Amino acid sequence: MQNKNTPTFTSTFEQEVYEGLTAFPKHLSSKYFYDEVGDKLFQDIMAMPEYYLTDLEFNILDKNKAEIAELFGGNNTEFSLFELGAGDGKKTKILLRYFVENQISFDYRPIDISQNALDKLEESIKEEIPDVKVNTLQGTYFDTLRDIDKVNGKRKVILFLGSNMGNLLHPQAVEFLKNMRDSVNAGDLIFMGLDQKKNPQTVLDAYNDKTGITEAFNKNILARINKEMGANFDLDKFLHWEVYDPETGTAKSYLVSKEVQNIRIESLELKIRLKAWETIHTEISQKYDDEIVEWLAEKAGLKIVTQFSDSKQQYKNYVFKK
Ligand code: AVI
Repeated sequence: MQNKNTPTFTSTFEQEVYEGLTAFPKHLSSKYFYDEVGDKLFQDIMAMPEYYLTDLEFNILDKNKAEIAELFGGNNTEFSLFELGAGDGKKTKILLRYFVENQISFDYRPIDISQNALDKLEESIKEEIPDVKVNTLQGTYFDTLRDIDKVNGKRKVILFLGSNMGNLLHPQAVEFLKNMRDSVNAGDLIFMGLDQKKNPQTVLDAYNDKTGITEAFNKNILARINKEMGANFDLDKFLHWEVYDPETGTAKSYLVSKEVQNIRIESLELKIRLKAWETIHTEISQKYDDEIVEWLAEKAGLKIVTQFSDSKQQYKNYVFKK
């Protein structure tokens, strides 16, 4: 419900912070973890031994690169490899290198909202694998994907690695997959990494490292609100708290207020009061199994072509088609 004193917002970040902190229970979206500091913290998370996802996916791609290359088109079908949110491209470069070494005809089209991230990625590919044809596309995933049809007539392969879909609730994930489906034609492929249900302790350790990197990452959303909206959150007065429900496969991150706190957010002209032990829910990281993925794919009108996994089935890369 709109309060009659609701301020005018200058960004969706402001609007969502206002709505999330005046709701009960309070929540903030994990998409706002990422500014320059948050990006760096996420790089550090991916390098932590507890955060098993990155190494597992790296090894799956490395072990199966020949089969993946064949599936994408091999030496017969020229394709465009699109990637949503490539980051530093460390995992993708395994495939790019293999494709180049095996004279496979393709071009690489990473999509990202940040031109800066794209420039860095392009530069590093030009340096490390100069034979890759790179065309960066700056924009939001689906606006850009919708335009893909206009780009060329080649087969499209869309990469979405890192279990990034896990940060969406199931209904949003279905919408996301429907958008994917609408962006591809018969014969195109979607290649997606999705973390799997596993020993609950392994999941908890990945999202609650002893060094406190994940804690700093979670709290970065408050640091951003302080910096960008003139708020006075004291980060030390919050606990980073992680729970995992092995039945649903949902890991959830919270910020828990250790005491009563009165917060002022200047640019929102908002005062909020946090009770002792009141929570702000910040992130979900969904863990999947084949049944959940089949259900999501069916709801979105996609079919599973095949999957690649590690020997303990802890992480999987699924291939979908329309
Ligand atoms: C980006 N995303 C898939 C990560 C995840 O595993 O949910 C973000 C993250 N949050 C805490 N650690 C890493």
